[in-house]
Amino acid sequence: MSDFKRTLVTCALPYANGPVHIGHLAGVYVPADIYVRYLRMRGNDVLFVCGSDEHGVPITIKAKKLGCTPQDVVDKYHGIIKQAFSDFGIKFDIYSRTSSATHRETASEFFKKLHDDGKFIEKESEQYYDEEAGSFLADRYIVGTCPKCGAEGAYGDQCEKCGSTLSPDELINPHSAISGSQPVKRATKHWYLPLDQYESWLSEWILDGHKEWKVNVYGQCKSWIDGGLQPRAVSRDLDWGVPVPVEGGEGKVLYVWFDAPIGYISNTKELLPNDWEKWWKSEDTKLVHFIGKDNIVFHCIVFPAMLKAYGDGYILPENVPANEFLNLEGDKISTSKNWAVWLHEYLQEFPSQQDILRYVLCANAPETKDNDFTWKDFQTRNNSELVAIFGNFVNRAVVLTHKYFGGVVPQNLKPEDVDSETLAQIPQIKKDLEYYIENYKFREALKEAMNLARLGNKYLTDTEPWKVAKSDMDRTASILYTSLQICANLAIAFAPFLPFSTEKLNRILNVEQLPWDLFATEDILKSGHSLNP
Ligand code: B3M
Ligand code: ZN
Repeated sequence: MSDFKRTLVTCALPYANGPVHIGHLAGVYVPADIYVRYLRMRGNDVLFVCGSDEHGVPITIKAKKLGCTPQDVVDKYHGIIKQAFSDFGIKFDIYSRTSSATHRETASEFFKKLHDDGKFIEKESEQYYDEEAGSFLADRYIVGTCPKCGAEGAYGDQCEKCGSTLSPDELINPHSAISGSQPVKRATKHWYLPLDQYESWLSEWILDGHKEWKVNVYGQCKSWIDGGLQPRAVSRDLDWGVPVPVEGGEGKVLYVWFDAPIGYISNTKELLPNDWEKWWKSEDTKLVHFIGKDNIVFHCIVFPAMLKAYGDGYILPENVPANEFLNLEGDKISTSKNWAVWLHEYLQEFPSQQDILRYVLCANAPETKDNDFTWKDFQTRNNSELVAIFGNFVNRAVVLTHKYFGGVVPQNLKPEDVDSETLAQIPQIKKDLEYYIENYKFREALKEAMNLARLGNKYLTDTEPWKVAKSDMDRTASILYTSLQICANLAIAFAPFLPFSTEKLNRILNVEQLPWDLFATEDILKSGHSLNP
């Protein structure tokens, strides 16, 4: 374990313009939740912070589409998202939102201080303006013909048909998505964070100082930094967001990627108004951001540069274990194309089966490359791993104990070598599992937990207590005693991954959640202890 005194874990704030799907869960929220549950079980001081990202153009577009206000949109989806996380056992200490008063104040003050300290540059540029609607147009609000593939309806930032990244100037025949009119260019002033001034500092901090970061994360940072960083606009001409709090800011808001990461700070403040600073301004705090790969530049480069510019003792992330993307049945998950497994819909289909999804998404997590979710794989992993290995082992051990010993943990009356040899393998499993979780390799960690169940299954198959019971009850007692110790270890090993099943197992074993310290120790369930039916 590290020598930090506490760990602050954040998860990317999902945009409140739609529900969350399996891709979100697999890439960000399940791994973060596993990490946090594990640290808590080990007695670490942990804070787990998240919330909805309620600003930005996608939300105003959604509102237009639905014919309601942006506030209506975020109210609706904030509720749905928050519920989905809680249903899946993602146990944040706080799940707030960037439309909160605390966030507005915090983000506003942050901007103002950077402004007053002279950390921004101001620049005027020509941007598309819709004279009919009387407003500037975000890139997403300009549509036209794609210069690359000729598709109609390409956006000013991207063509969804061919996937090219575009700028509004490249569009053929650009027109406004609001009024349909042809936009004109108009001068507008914005504030920019001069990232170029942070280049050598970032290079030293990340490229020299964090070689241990995941290859995909380090690689992206390196290519951004090597490619040369440019000043980035931190304000927008928009009427939805945190108002720019300085002179000349009328009609402008903070760019959503400026205010969103500050949401981590505001949400901590909202939860701990008097005690938040030790989580953000103490070198004893380990800050870890769980995100998807499309958020790497913001969390590794832009937000750290903002924190550095602000000063005042803000810490930087110790790690940013970003994941790649999860596809669905071979195709990219898409909210706009409704190609996704939505969490709230999954629960309608499979009520109380959260752990199957948690298991499958972790076992198949896109940790090093994009991965594919298929229902076939979901079924196979459930049937031949969760049920056939974990469930089957626990079931046999418990049922046989009820059958032969009235549900009471028997005495270890006639031990044999195979018992101690089996139990002797547990410390190594524990060690590996810990190493993998602490290094953000959750798939491997889960494999170790399943290996423990495999060990139990093999033990029962080799010792065959249902046969031995016909002639030797003393030996049967030892076999079931040993099996129940493995069950108790499983109730520890699986706890970070499968909280619902673990709770069920604890109930069956008639124990409170067993602490991590008992993992791989002897005699966890004492002889004479009664199990539940
Ligand atoms: N809402 C983008 C996303 O969901 C964004 C994350 C903000 S984290 C500060 O991919
Ligand atoms: Zn195209």
